[in-house]
Amino acid sequence: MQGRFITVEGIEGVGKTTNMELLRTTLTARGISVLSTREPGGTPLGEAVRGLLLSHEFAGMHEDSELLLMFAARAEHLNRVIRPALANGQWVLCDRFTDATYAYQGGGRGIATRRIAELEQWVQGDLRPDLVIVLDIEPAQGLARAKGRSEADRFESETLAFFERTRAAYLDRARQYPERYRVIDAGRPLAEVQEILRRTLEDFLA
Ligand code: Z5A
Repeated sequence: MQGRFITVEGIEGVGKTTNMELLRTTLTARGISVLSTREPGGTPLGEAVRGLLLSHEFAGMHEDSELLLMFAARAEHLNRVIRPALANGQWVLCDRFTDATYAYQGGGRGIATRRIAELEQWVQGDLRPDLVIVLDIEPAQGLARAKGRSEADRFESETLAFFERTRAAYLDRARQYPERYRVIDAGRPLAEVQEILRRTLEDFLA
């Protein structure tokens, strides 16, 4: 039987990395075989592309180049890792996927949704996540959490206004596709966020 595809999204510092492990262990405890991965990345080529995308060396990268690199890494990830795992019956848990492209390159950079949708169709065909968990937070709070963890990368150096547009684009998509999206207030204390996440996953499993 085909596995299910779950993605975790949200702006900088929202707690994706912290909560991916909770989601993985909750699914594993139910006897589900889970492949946990991330974007950009998830393959040797994808991780190399991630290095290019996050590096300050390419601070002036054109937004179209950024968009195409995201989808180049995604094509490799889908064909080498995600599709084979799903076909094998494994569940795939992915830290960011195409919704991040709609949010960052669409909302943040201002690239037209139509152009992103064309690439999405070309690279993914009909494949879409079965569940998109959007961890939502006020950008100022997210940035404050992320601050001081390590040196800010190319995206982390963006302005508050950039993250506000990015957040708005996530919320917009969640309103557009309510059947697949779950928005969780990630500004709450971690224990509360994790309790809501557990319940969200239980509902999905049911
Ligand atoms: N990107 C893109 O532009 N287009 C695309 O299509 C894709 C990606 C796929 C790299 O992603 C960049 O790629 C990303 C968008 C772009 N850039 N940005 N920004 P990434 O996922 O690696 O980058 P990230 O958002 O910077 O992830 P992160 O820094 O690892 O943040 P996080 O995973 O959401 O947060 P965290 O590390 O789990 O938590 C941050 C801190 O807050 C940490 O100290 C936690 O202990 C703390 N925390 C977490 N939750 C709580 C609660 N509830 N209360 C208090 N403290 C908390």
